[in-house]
Amino acid sequence: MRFAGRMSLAVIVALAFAAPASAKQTVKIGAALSMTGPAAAYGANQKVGIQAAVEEINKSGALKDVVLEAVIEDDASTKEQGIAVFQRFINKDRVAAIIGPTLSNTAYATNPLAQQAKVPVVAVSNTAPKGITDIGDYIWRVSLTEGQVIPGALKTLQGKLGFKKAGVLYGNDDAFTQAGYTVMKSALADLKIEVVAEQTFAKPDRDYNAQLTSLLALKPDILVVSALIENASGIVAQARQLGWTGPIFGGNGFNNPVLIKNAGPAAEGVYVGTAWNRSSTDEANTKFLASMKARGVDPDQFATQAYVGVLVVAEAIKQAGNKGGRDDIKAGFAKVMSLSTPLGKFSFLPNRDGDHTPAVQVVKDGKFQILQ
Ligand code: 1QQ
Repeated sequence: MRFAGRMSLAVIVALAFAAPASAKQTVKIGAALSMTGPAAAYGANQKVGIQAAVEEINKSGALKDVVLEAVIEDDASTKEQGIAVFQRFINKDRVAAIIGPTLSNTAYATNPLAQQAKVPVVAVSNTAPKGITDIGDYIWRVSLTEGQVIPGALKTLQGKLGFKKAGVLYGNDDAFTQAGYTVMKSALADLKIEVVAEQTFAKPDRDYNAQLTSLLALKPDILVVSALIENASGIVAQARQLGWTGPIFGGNGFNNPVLIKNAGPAAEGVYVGTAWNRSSTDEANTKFLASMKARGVDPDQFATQAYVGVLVVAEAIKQAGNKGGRDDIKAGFAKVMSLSTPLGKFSFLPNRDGDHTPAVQVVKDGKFQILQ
């Protein structure tokens, strides 16, 4: 009896150490980011934002026993690779939620797979207004669409610069550049700005002299361009080489420091509508900037939106009672309301698109600066 009694005490002690009352639960978030291909400049910054947010949330203990783990894969800026990554996330890694893919063009092909498998997706950089969250109730979006940013940005700029005639140039082989062009065209019409002519290019193009020469011959007051970053920097540099000193307005593709790195002084006077007001003195933004500085990172809009994507997933887990299943997260998204983020107070609209205040920035003295 005495022996058995001692044994059971030993067992109890062992159990107490082996099975702590609060077991950690790892929740995997898959991130399909363009680390290679024409959108690689965005993907690199998105990766930094995701890693920083995951580290900070885990360290803060805000999710109690839930530990976030980011699984980051390269979607190669293509539909084919995006599909392969989504399949792996859904069936092999069995992630609880997916962030990405980087391009709208890829999202059209990947997101139906997640919708069908009932895996929640948070878009952090897709800005084509139509056909993303429309895919279904598992698809949510943090990134403001071109439709939410461009009309207001052009209106603000018209008020400041007083332009009356625009030359329009856009990529005709990408869902985002085409959608951006559609938004630009209707915003220009609403503002009664005459479009002197429209020209197109394709992603592999590197010489835009013919298109720019014919646009400039028609004497516009502003160039309005929908392009991904590699084309954007070439277009800006070549427009300046052709003697264009006037304003250039770019869509979301321009929101990346590679524009300034590649185009150099030619980028001065480029205006872009942006989802992130880097100059905001809100506490969430100030803290974010300080944390990024401590990491030696100079964030851009894409890093910030990706960071907020993780914050939103974490908030959804919290709203679901610290549960990290696929349907818990999806149900939690619906309860994310006025969340404090570096993008401002963030909520989802009834159609699952994001809602917060955009800004306008200009390249001045070699950096993006918010237009006051
Ligand atoms: C999209 C975009 C790109 C410019 C950035 C990733 O906004 O594809 O929707």
